[in-house]
Parts: sequence; C-alpha cells; structure tokens
Amino acid sequence: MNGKMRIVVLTGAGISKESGLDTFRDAGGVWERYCIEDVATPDGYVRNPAKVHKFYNEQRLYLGEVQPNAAHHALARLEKEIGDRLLIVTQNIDDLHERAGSTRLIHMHGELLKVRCDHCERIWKETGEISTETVCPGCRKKGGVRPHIVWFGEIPLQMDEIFNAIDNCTLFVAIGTSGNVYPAAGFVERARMNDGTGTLELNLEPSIGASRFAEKRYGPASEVVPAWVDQLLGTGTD
Ligand code: BV8
Repeated sequence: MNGKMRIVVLTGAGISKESGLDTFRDAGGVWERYCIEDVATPDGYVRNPAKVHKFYNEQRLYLGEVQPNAAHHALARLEKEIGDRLLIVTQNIDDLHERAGSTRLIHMHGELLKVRCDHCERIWKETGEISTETVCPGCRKKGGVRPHIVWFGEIPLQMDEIFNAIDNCTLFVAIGTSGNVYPAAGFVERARMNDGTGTLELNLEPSIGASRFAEKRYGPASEVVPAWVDQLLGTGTD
C-alpha cells in the first residue's frame, strides 16, 4: 500500500446489519415499522416527544446487546496500520465503530449514546432512557433534553471537516449505504471532482449511486470489508 494513500470511508446502516441492527430501507427495515416524519424530524418531536423518546430509548437499550462485526474490526485494523491517513465518516448513530477500536471517526448524524439540552446546548453521554421529565445536569431545566441525533431537515455535524477530508483523499469508499440520504449520498460526486481520486462501493447489492463508483464489490460487509483491507495491506491469505 503506498504511503501517500489517504482514505475516507463512509459507512451506513448496512455495516451494522450483521451485528443485529436493522437497516432503514431493506425489507423489514426501520422505515417499514416507523414513519420517518413521526420519529426522525423536528416536527415529529414537537408533535409527540414521548413517541420519539420511546423510539430512541428502545434502540439505546438494545445497543448494549449487540457487538461489532468483522467489518468494524477490519476498519479498526486499517486505522492501526495507516493512522491519520484514514477517516471514517459514519451515518450510523450506533457505537460499534468505537467498540471495534476506531478513533478517527465522525458521526455526521449524531450518536444514540449522547443527548443534549435544547435550553443550554450541553451534550453528555447517556446509556439509559430520557423523557420530557429528564432534568439537564447543566441548566437544571427539564423538557429540553433530546437525542443528540441529526433528524431530517437538520444540518449534519462536522460538515467542513468532512468536505476537507474528501477534497484531500486519494480514495473514497462507501460501505453499507443505500445512497438515499443527502448530503452523504453526494460525497462520492465530490470525491470524483478530484482528479485521480479512486471511488469504491462495498455493499450487499448495488446502491442507488452505484454507477458513480469506479469500483464495486458486493457481498456481506463482514466478508467484503476484511477482504478489501487484507488486499490493501497485503495481508490477504491468497
Ligand atoms: C440536510 C438519524 C441541509 C436518525 C438520519 C439534497 C441535498 C441536501 C439535502 C437533501 C437533498 N435532498 C433531500 C434532502 C433532505 C434530506 C434527505 O436526504 N432526504 C432523503 C430521504 C431524500 N436530508 C437531510 O435532511 C439532511 N440534512 O440536508 O441539511 C444541509 C445539506 C448539506 C450540507 C449542510 C446542510 C439530514 C439527514 C440526516 C437524517 N438522519 N439518521 C436515525 O438514525 O434515527 S438518516 C438515516 O438514513 C440514518 O442515518 C441512515 O444511516 C441514513 C442513510 O441510510 P443508510 O445508512 O444508507 O441505510 P439504508 O437502510 O438506506 O441502506 C442500507 C444499505 O446497506 C443498503 O444498500 C443495503 O443493501 C446494505 N446492506 C444491508 N445488509 C448489508 C448491507 N451491506 C453490507 N452488508 C450487509 N450485511
């Protein structure tokens, strides 16, 4: 692997599927059971905060029952090898990348295990349940504590850092994402604007944006991601 390679990896719900977390748009996925407008928009939260808290409280408690899979571990291994030449940008709100050992990580849609106060903007780690009765440890007010998660219509986090990393990478890789949600789905177009930047899709099946990727490999993330990292690091069995 050449020493000048700088990689940005975008991950989506598909990388966590084999860990036991549902994706959003596959058959039986989250958006078949819940209406996006009710649980993943600011209006839905204003209309019925208890419903939104229940939606995220259930996911937060279940997160403790699942483990990272071989795909998360392969990306953590890649970071150990190339350090700050790798950045993972995840759309996922789970903590499986962290638990696999990844540290160079941006959660552009926020994190299930963080909550924030709408009154004082304080953000803190939360592994249990929250409600409209939860008191903010900062301003001591209640009624303003919400998931630190980016809903539809809200601005994703650390976008300047993400765009800078994409503009300076030599390889952009998308793993386990359907290419439905923007601005993440547009990252590959931005990467292609840089001459010579490679683009690779690793997914169970072609995403909506498959044609935008120069290279594609399909199969379960727990198989295709470790195989790709092995090949990149020259540590493959073949
Ligand atoms: C914003 C948190 C302005 C909640 C989420 C054009 C430009 C800009 C915006 C828009 C635009 N067009 C429309 C918009 C608005 C909107 C949008 O994109 N709407 C869509 C529905 C059309 N976007 C927004 O509102 C965003 N904000 O645009 O602000 C802005 C713009 C630019 C710069 C600054 C400001 C905010 C979007 C964030 C919404 N919040 N999540 C929660 O998680 O509960 S999005 C939600 O979708 C999740 O984060 C999820 O990760 C994400 C994307 O879904 P995927 O991860 O791709 O999951 P999906 O189920 O779709 O696909 C799974 C894939 O895995 C499949 O391909 C499947 O084949 C594969 N797979 C399955 N099993 C496996 C597998 N792969 C490998 N192995 C397996 N075993």
